[in-house]
Amino acid sequence: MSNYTSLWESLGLDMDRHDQLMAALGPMYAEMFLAQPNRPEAMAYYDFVVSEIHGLRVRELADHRKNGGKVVGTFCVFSPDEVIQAAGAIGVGLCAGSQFWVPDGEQYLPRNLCPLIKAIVGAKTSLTCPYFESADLIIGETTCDGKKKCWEILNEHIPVHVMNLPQMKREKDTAAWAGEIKDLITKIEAVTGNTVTASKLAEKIDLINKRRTVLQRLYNTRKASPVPISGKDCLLISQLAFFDDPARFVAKAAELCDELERRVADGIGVFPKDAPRVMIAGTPQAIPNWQPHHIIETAGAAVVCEETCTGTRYFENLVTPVNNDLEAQVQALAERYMQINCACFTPNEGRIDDVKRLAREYRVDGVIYYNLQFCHGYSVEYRKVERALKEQGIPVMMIETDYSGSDAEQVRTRVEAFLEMLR
Ligand code: BJ8
Repeated sequence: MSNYTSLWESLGLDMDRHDQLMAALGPMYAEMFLAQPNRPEAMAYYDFVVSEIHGLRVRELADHRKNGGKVVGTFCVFSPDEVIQAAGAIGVGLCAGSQFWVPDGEQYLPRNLCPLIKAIVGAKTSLTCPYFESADLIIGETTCDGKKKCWEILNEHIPVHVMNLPQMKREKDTAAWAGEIKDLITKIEAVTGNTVTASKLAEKIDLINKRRTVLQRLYNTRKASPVPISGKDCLLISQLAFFDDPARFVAKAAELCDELERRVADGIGVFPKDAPRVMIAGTPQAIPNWQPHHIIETAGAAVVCEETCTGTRYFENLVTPVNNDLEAQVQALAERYMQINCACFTPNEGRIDDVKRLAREYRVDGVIYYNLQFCHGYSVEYRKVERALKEQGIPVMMIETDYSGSDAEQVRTRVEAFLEMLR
């Protein structure tokens, strides 16, 4: 990674603090990922991507910008990647999942706020994230209150375009979201100097649909028993999908799926067949927030599904392809995105149905509801999810935590007791 020093300097990174950040990542990755037994061979690609996490891809972004291209940072699965791509820009997910950035964020934000939001602001203001420093524009969206207000602060550091996400799902709300997508097209055309044509948009709708389809294929393999890949590895793949070049991601994930499907046919798994099957439901796990999976899987259970925005909410439902009609394409995009069941919507019964359906499809023995501290939308929704699962006879427990890891032992004890009960 030392080969990238001049690249990082050119981005204006705080080199000492960046070194501290990188020093922590390697040993953590080795302990959590490389030590897992019987990993699929195709995980070697993702190990390589992580070993180059602030290197190769950041250089690709720098080369793209050197050639006049733009980079757009996103934070939510409502940001339409198709539009970013169709304007010739590169989109990167900037959601931050490390405690490293939280104290920096707390210099601008109250402490009693979701750690993901504090880490977003801290990642920018600490000058330690080369992806943030490569971005020409940020897309924010009006989901939870904390994020809404965070864009005003971020906008003092980097241009932010905010999309106004309606919080009900009536026909007029879908129409309003289509209007927001049109405004985004105008904004990105102005930033990139490129026109979003119907043929370009059709091409990128197809590409991003392929990314969703390969993730669906990956998740399908997790329905098997024994499960052919760990939940931790799947979470990592999903997190990396937000960064990687979409076409390359699709090709590499398809190679992995080939191997996993062979494993399923041969009955090869990474956990014993009788290991409890657990689904995580709740708030997203931005990279490198791997701790919940690590605790559950080192306690002997298999995480077989994530009903989160770093899981099924990211890739379920495709955009209906409509060629050569920009208006109809925007409508198709709006309709697909409005199917995402984030807790910012009211009512949000669709999410309860999703949890029940996924629990059935992935044959889970129990659900662990993961809630980032101070995320009120998901925390309030827990009662309904709990009731619905109990009606189906599926045990559920809630973990509410932040990124600090200060409660890791307590969480581990509670998870172990829950798994014991499942057994
Ligand atoms: S679509 S879940 S990615 S908003 S930041 S809501 S954890 S208090 S991330 Fe999200 Fe889009 Fe919805 Fe998904 Fe809670 Fe924290 Fe807010 Fe969060």
